[in-house]
Amino acid sequence: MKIGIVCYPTYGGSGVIASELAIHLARKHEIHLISYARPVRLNMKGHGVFFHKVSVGSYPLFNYTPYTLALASKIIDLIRKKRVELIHVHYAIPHTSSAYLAKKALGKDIKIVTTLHGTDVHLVGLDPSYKPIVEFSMQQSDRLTAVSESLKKQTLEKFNIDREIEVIYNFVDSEKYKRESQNESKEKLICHVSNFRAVKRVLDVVRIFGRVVKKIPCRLYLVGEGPDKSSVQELVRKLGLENKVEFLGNTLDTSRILRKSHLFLLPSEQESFGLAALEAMSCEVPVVASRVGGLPEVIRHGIDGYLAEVGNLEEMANYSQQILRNQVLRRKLGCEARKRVLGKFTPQRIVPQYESLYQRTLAK
Ligand code: GMT
Repeated sequence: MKIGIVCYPTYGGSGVIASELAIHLARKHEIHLISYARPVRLNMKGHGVFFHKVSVGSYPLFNYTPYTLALASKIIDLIRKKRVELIHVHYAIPHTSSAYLAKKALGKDIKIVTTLHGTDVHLVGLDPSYKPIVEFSMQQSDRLTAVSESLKKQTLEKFNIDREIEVIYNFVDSEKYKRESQNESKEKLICHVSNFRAVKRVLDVVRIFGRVVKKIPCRLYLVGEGPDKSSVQELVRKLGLENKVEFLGNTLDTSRILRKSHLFLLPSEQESFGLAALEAMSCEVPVVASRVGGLPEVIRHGIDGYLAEVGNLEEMANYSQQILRNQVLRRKLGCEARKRVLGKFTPQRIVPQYESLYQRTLAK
């Protein structure tokens, strides 16, 4: 098959999944990836994915550069030159609209598959400045997929669409995200990885850590960059935790940090799936997270991690202490987490689901 994949190139989960999917598919199919920059996961050589950069022309009249149009033009170009048969967009805004525009401009029966990832539905997608066109574009997609049952449900509740939504879960490379040895250092490592947006509640991560560090020797690794970083730094200073919290910034390879961690915190306000938690679980790191969105589909409370209500810092801190204090419990949860990943969330299980979806869509 000749497939075009559209995504954001940044550190976010949708870009990671799109790039990993492209790399796996390229072993059997001709894959063209379109974005405004080379995605971080496509930096290594030898993956066989063709990358196409969207260049957005500027003009003094434009207060905002029209990326949606530049992307649509790039898709048209790709279909004409490479005879791509199907466009798979990751994150609906604005990618689905651009793909639809390209299809209409060409007047050809190009198929469009949209994978909904999270805030394109439950946050940005609901913003009145986008909602009508997001809803229309979803309806025009030949297929819609969501990364969890919870996201599927939210989409059907909040948008007036009569499309089937297929749930295809995210996946992790379990060979790369793998623990190498058990690290029983006296000072335990707690980790959090995110894009430091309000929806991630990184301030809660620091507050939970502030409670735990009073009882157990530990250190907090904060991985990522984003708009909330300066308020998180301020809270760290206010709580006098500067010597215990490390800001590691964006890193290409989070597996290096996760492998030596003892606990992963994800107290998000909303989380359609929680790819960062899945990567931790693959490294046998138990997760304490909020009971929200798709997280209960990934983490089984009391089996491979713990879930608490959003903002219940006391409970999250208590679970964290239990995990850090009790090595037997920690190993048991970690082992179950890894088993869960291998049983449900590997590329070997998920990539064929996308291939089958493409085949069914092209046969339509
Ligand atoms: O929706 C976002 O905030 C961005 C998106 C991304 O590109 O990182 O994250 C969402 O998609 C991920 C990959 O499917 C999921 O693992 C995240 O849970 C989801 N984020 C939210 O729902 C907040």
